[in-house]
Amino acid sequence: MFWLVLFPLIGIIYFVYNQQKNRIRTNVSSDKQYEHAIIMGGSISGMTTAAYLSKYFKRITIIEPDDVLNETLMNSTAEELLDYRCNLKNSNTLGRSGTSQSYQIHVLQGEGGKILFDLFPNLKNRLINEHGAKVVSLKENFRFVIGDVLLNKNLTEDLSWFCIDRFTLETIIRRELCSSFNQQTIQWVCNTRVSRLIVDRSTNAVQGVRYRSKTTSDEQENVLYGDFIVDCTGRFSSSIKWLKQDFDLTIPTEQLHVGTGYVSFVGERFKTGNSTLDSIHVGGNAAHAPHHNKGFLTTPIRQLNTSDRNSLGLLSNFAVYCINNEYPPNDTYESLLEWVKEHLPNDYYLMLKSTKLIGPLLPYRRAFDDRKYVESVGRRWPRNYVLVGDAMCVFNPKNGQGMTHACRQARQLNEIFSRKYSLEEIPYVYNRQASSISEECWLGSITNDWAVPSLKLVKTDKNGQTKTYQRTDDPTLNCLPPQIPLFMQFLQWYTYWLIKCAAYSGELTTAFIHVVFQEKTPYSLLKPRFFFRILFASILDSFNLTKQFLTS
Ligand SMILES: Cc1cc2nc3c(=O)[nH]c(=O)nc-3n(C[C@H](O)[C@H](O)[C@H](O)COP(=O)(O)OP(=O)(O)OC[C@H]3O[C@@H](n4cnc5c(N)ncnc54)[C@H](O)[C@@H]3O)c2cc1C
Ligand SMILES: *[C@@H]1O[C@H](CO)[C@@H](O)[C@H](O)[C@H]1NC(C)=O
Ligand SMILES: *[C@@H]1O[C@H](CO)[C@@H](O)[C@H](O)[C@H]1NC(C)=O
Ligand SMILES: *[C@@H]1O[C@H](CO)[C@@H](O)[C@H](O)[C@H]1NC(C)=O
Ligand SMILES: *[C@@H]1O[C@H](CO)[C@@H](O)[C@H](O)[C@H]1NC(C)=O
Ligand SMILES: *[C@@H]1O[C@H](CO)[C@@H](O)[C@H](O)[C@H]1NC(C)=O
Ligand SMILES: *[C@@H]1O[C@H](CO)[C@@H](O)[C@H](O)[C@H]1NC(C)=O
Ligand SMILES: *[C@@H]1O[C@H](CO)[C@@H](O)[C@H](O)[C@H]1NC(C)=O
Ligand SMILES: CC(=O)N[C@H]1CO[C@H](CO)[C@@H](O)[C@@H]1O
Repeated sequence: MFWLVLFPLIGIIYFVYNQQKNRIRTNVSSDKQYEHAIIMGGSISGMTTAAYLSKYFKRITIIEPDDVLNETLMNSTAEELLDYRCNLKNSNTLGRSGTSQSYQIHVLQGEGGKILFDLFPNLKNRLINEHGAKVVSLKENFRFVIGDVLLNKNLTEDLSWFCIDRFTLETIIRRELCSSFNQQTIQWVCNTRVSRLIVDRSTNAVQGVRYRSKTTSDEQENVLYGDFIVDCTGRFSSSIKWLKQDFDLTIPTEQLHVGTGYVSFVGERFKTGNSTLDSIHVGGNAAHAPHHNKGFLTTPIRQLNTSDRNSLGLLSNFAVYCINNEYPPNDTYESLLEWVKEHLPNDYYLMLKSTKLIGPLLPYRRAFDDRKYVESVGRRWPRNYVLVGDAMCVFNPKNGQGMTHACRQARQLNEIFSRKYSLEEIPYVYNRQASSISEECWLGSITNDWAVPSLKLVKTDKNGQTKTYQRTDDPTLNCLPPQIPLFMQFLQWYTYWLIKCAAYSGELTTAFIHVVFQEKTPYSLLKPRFFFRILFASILDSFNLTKQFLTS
């Protein structure tokens, strides 16, 4: 009973606090033009940031280690690109070893799509008309289970999901970016890697970068100077190291390792003989710790033109995945099918059994949550340097948040530039606002990750002290178990009841999907209308009345 009083209280306080925090000051835009911005990394964050910053800088340089302007990527036809994508042997054959996650299943959430399609006006049409991207109606062709709770199908509005593979999306964004800007405005320096920053400690500024060519064998470093430097180098960013070396700045960080493992593959879907199963174009079972540690997800990546009457006309990406180190096999399709049959609902076995595999099974086991608390160092942060996307915060991929998070941060940077802030002020303002974008996704990701039985937590505090905690049955490891914060307990309690109530309510499921799509803040699920409904359900449950109430 104590919890029934305490948790709602935490919820109300947090809701009010965030209502305050999210109120942002707006200032009118200025047309000030700066000279030169350097962007490290030419993937999703790098390209969206470049497109936005082109409004404020005369010149932008993107430095990227991969051969991304190679004609295989830039000039091949839609069919060639798809072949190239599907017939890869491993991630390196894509020519994108810098984004080894590219071939894994990727969903683009609603808000991410909105940002990209606003920023690149031809992108949506090209993806649909030239590359067969599919827009899936969530009312008709969607079924999603979280743990063992099936979300309600009676959505109060018809939402749609834009479906294309990550590799094609990124490649076509790059083509759009290159065709909308001339070489003077946005210049790419490919096959080169930034090795360190050039800084002036006395003014707390980053003046430029040193970079090395990957193609020439000599160790010579080139230098490039700029007025504003952006780190878009993704999950393995060196920023923590550089800031320590060059500014003696320690950024507090938090990492959660939960044993996430993916096996992704592409296949053509054929009829299963059950029209309900065939109508699920986007869907699956989300893994949900601690009891449901295995998951399945499929989304189409192409609409196929086929005369085969048994084909569903869908080329789809599939992921069989796990948390808690309960890895699916990746040696043969047969053993993967066996595993699915044993560990997941039979529907997915039937679906996969009638899928024709195109291309290899591709494993990925290096996912984790990793947050840099950049805002915590305040004005000691360098005055013309920011991190965007994975470089600032990485999430467990099972919620599909990363690309949209990156797009939202880039848009936030644009918004700050469009107000009358001085260049020195921008990183300070950006760090706080970008961090609250990360916070929303972070909570979405870690709430359930905190429930994983084999959770390992690595925290570095502001003094640079690193502590590791792990849940384990092995006493010889001599590990401290992580202590679950009270607020996290509240969120777990709330999410549990939220999902349960969503199973019976189209309205709540619709609100939940808006949050999943990052179109609405998670705090919208704490609004009194939902809050009391969820609270009521949990109270009734303690009197064994839930079932009757929820279904009535
Ligand atoms: C298995 C898996 C599944 C995922 N599923 C989804 C999903 O469904 N939906 C979703 O939105 N997100 C998903 N993500 C997350 C998504 O991939 C990332 O969030 C997204 O790619 C981040 O973009 P980014 O541009 O910040 O970084 P990245 O895409 O990682 O790009 C970093 C770039 O920096 C370059 N680089 C690296 N080092 C240097 C250097 N020293 N100098 C210059 N350049 C450098 C790299 O070559 C690369 O081009 C998934 C991730 C994984 C691992
Ligand atoms: C493009 O990539 C292909 C395959 O990796 C390579 O053989 C070719 O030489 C590259 N082209 C250029 C111009 O570098
Ligand atoms: C690739 O396309 C660009 C522009 O569309 C063109 O300038 C270039 O010559 C093409 N390269 C090759 C090798 O076809
Ligand atoms: C969806 O709505 C219809 C009509 O309002 C109702 O008959 C049906 O039971 C609802 N289904 C669920 C799962 O709530
Ligand atoms: C088809 O699949 C659905 C979803 O699992 C199931 O409820 C239904 O009973 C199946 N129909 C037949 C005829 O097997
Ligand atoms: C599919 O086929 C139809 C008719 O044959 C044609 O009009 C359409 O353009 C084709 N679409 C694609 C993506 O090839
Ligand atoms: C916003 O603009 C007003 C006047 O236009 C100015 O006084 C104020 O300092 C600006 N705020 C910021 C944070 O730049
Ligand atoms: C609720 O049901 C469980 C078993 O289903 C029982 O153990 C418990 O005592 C019941 N609680 C109340 C308050 O009736
Ligand atoms: C059975 C099998 O092929 N296992 C491989 C799956 O992928 C992991 C991680 O990439 C490999 O280490 C395994 O050998």
